[in-house]
Amino acid sequence: MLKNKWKIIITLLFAFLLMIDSRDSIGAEPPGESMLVSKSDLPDGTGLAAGFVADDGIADHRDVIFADNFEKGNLGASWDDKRNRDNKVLSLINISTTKAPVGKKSLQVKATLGENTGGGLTKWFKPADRIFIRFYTKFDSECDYVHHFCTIRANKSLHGGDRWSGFGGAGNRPVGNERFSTALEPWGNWGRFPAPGRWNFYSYWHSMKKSNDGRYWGNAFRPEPQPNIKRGKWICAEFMLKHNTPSQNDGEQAFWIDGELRGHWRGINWRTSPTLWANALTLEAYITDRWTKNKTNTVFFDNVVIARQYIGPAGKQ
Ligand SMILES: [Ca+2]
Repeated sequence: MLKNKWKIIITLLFAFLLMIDSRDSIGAEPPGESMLVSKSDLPDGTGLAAGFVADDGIADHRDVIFADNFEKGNLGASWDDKRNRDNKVLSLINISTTKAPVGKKSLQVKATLGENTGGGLTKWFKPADRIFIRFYTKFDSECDYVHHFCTIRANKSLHGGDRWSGFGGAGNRPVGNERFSTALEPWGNWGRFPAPGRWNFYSYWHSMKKSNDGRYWGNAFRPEPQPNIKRGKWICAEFMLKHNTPSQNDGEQAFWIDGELRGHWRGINWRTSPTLWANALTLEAYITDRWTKNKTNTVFFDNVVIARQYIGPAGKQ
């Protein structure tokens, strides 16, 4: 009788521990600690953008594949896809009084719960073995947690249905010749970090780790410790993805905040096929009631650059 009682207590305790572990794992699989490089050879500080005030003229640099500082043209004119429900989410606005670092016009993403889940822009681009993505962002001082942020996706090609092979698939393990993705986004750690959280990679690839609930949620890569993201100020965010040689664990990723290298990870087997390339960038604030009860949440973007070398912060003068 006493033996059975202990059995029940131990079983309940075990179930409780498993529940806590499982709750923590969804959306934030164990950080890629074992892949973190202790001494990185990547650059930091200023990069190719230093010579261009507010990115003016940066598109002409030989290593720049795509650039948009939102100063010219209509909303999303140089992008391929727009998520802008009822035309109420995205707008080009004037929020800066000085030219640097973001010029006169910026992209505003205003999400309204009950009406939309925010929105953003997608660009398909000519891939490269090592790709750098840099953008400026500002979280409104009232902005709460966001669900997902800026993502680079690998699609089978730039044409037809194949250009979408890297989209969707949340909670599922990718097939190695169809997709992989990595997103640089704020992570709120289940409300433990003040909104919007701390910077984090959220990555999907064919050999990713399984989550405790049996699904495959994006694996997390983040350096610890890290400061909380400050709202109400422009932040220069940049990330790098290096493709692996198929069948080898030699892929990489890294990110920088305001020119400071925060983390660099090696040993990632992103893909099984040499024709699968990271070739689409989605710049967005995807906001749902899973993470916020605020009716409206606003994020700003500017100075987007896709390049073959380190970009760094925009030039100031
Ligand atoms: Ca601008």
